[in-house]
Amino acid sequence: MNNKNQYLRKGFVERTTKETAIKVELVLDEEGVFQGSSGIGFLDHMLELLIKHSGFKLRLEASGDLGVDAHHTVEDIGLCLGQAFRESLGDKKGIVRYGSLILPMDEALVLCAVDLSGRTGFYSSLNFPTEKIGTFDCQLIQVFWQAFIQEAKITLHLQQLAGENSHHLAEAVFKGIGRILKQAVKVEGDKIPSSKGLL
Ligand SMILES: [Mn+2]
Repeated sequence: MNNKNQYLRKGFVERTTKETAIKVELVLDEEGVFQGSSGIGFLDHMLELLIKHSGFKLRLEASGDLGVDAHHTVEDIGLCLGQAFRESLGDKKGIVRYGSLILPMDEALVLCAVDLSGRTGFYSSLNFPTEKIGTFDCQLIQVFWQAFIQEAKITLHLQQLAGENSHHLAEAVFKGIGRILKQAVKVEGDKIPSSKGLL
């Protein structure tokens, strides 16, 4: 093991049910590389943006009951990624903890804020103007983040400030969350950033 690997923050999750089989390998301090596939074109596009802007590295293997629809696969990838994220944070010593920004994507504008709080909270005003993006059901974007947050145990706010185009809105969400997670996981000291001494 070289020095770099010794300090890598990473999580690995493998989950198999009757509906899906998923393997997630997440490394926090990397260069924004997404490898593998969800089996769903639009979700791959979003994960690519999320990972690019987070600076993480994600290796994903997934197979799911896409013959039913994409719901189980999207939700279970969210769960696994959330679990891997939580695992990769370890004891959270020295992390910034908070991240926020308002991300524009053409006409779409989304406020994103996160607290790596150890508690599950998802507050979203997303309201997609169309039901689908291509064949992808817009509801699944909320499903994905709800699942992620449930396992990551973080507080996430998404406020849609403007947006006419569902594809642009979705991009603003995934890029924005990538950016705020990058801010929040950054190590700036050696203490746990909580007056309670625990996150
Ligand atoms: Mn796009």
